[in-house]
Amino acid sequence: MIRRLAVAVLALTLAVLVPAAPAAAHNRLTSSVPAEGARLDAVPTEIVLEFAEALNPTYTQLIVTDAAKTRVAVSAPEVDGARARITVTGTPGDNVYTVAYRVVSKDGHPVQGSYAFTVGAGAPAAAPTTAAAAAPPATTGSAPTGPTALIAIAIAIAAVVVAGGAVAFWLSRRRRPAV
Ligand SMILES: [Cu+2]
Repeated sequence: MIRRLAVAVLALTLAVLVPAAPAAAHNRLTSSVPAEGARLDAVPTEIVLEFAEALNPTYTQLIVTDAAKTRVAVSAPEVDGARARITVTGTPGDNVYTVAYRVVSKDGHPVQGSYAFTVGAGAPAAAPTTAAAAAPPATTGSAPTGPTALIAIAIAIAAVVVAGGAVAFWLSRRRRPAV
């Protein structure tokens, strides 16, 4: 009985903790100009990203940052089918630039990622005293699992507590002499 209950609790915990696999293929970046890892002599005037699925202009976000995580001035994305284009409006110089995107798939699930390209000699040497403190935490490229994972863990803990209570109740009933 206890063993069966333990197996049931374990199964429930796993079911809650293991995130559901995506039902279908999600949107993804298929190509870009400049390409990932490209080395350019000058900052491009426009950046074009091509995706596997048509984009929803309302939910298409592109940002460009330099190695110090400073945003580069760009236009709002211009969406044409599966293609998104932004114009670089600022006049940044040599650096390593990261293009971060956030789009939605046809099923409504968000997809985000990023890639980098280098202009000229790359990132200028950072000032040693403030660079470490000023750098914000990197957030690009990771799946949005933070709050969801916490909620799942809380539910799993609650399930274990409830199951534990049931076992304790069952044991206390069992020890009591039969009436
Ligand atoms: Cu999905």
